[in-house]
Amino acid sequence: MNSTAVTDLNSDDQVAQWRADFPILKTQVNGHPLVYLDNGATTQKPQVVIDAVSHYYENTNSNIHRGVHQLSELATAAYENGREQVRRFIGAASVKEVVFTRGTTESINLVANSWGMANLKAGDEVLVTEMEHHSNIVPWQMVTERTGALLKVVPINDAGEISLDDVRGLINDRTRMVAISQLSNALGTINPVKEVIEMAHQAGAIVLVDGAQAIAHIPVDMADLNCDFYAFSGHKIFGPTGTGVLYGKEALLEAMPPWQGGGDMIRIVRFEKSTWNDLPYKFEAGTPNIAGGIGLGVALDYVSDVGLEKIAAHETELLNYASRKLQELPGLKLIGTAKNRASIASFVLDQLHAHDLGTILDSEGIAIRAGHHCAMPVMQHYGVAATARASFAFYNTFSEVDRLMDGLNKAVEMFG
Ligand code: 7TS
Repeated sequence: MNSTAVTDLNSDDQVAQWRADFPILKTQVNGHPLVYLDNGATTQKPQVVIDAVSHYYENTNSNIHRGVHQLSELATAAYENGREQVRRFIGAASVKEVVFTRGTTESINLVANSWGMANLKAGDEVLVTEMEHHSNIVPWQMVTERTGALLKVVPINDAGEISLDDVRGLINDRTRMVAISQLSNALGTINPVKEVIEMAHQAGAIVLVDGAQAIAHIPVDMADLNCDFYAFSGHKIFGPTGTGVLYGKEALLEAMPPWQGGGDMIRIVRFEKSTWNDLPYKFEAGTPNIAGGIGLGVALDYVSDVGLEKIAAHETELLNYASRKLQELPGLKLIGTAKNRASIASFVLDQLHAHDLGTILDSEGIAIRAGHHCAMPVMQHYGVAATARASFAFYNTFSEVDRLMDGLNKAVEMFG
């Protein structure tokens, strides 16, 4: 991690140092140097993470929490060290509050199924926003249908923002849960989650923050945020796929029933009745993604070494530059123009369907995403079927934004 030792580089040199940590960024795609602008879907992995995963499989592969042999002890220690690295990164009070999952989707489903089925009843309300990813809508739809609770929605304005007055108006003494993303994957909007959390708590409701996008772009601290649950995916913060975290306040997790049964989550199994393991293992049935948990811990330490403040500063400049350039293109409309935005530029072009645009850009070695971004209600709000989305990470450069603009101009010339 040479990059981290360097403090006085100008921005371009700094980014070049960061880029050197990511082997895939040297790849050619369709005869062009890769321009990877699909970081909202998944981020690339630094060499230290790749090495940590390889090292585990080459040297200590073994199942955890059960073996008496040395490899199992080493694997267990490395995996639990990964949990401690997560705890430190998010400022959780204890590793008991850090549940490993497959990703954000599984973390939210865990809360909806365990907490939701145990606590929701007819007449109760769950509040989400119009900009949520499907994984922060559908689990709540499923559990409210099963319990007779009501799902309510905070609307967005045409800039892609929620209003705190709307939130205040929609929270009442029947509200049990507010589930809200910190950073929208379809719009790039940063939500005022701290204010929402305070409002919800005053009304006696609890809050789940979907941090899938935020985690790699905005410094978070559970003690400061004071949310009840926080969900994120390892693969969106430079860690391995199939890893994720559910942070939950210890008292809440303690009171919740397990949601999956199997090995590791039990203390004693009897046919008459079984009892559950301590936190966080009560929620971790079966053999987990051991290499993934180890790799995630390394990824978070890597991000801490780079520094989220530095990351946010560079990405803000990049997004401002990209937004300005994009808006110069005739026929282009940005979808999501919130005052408080990060890392994501979503747009439509009059002349061209987003998918065609994605294909043309790909032929130039430029990876973006085209589609509904698992946020169909957002598409519905804007009356579009899909948007093209460039999503940035700290290793992206201004010249990559220029390459994107060249590609867009070429596409418009061909089809416009
Ligand atoms: N919540 C948000 C805000 C997301 O952006 C995503 C994934 C998820 C939840 C689900 O995360 P997962 O890791 O469990 O799949 N978003 C995207 C995206 O924007 N493009 O591909 C996946």
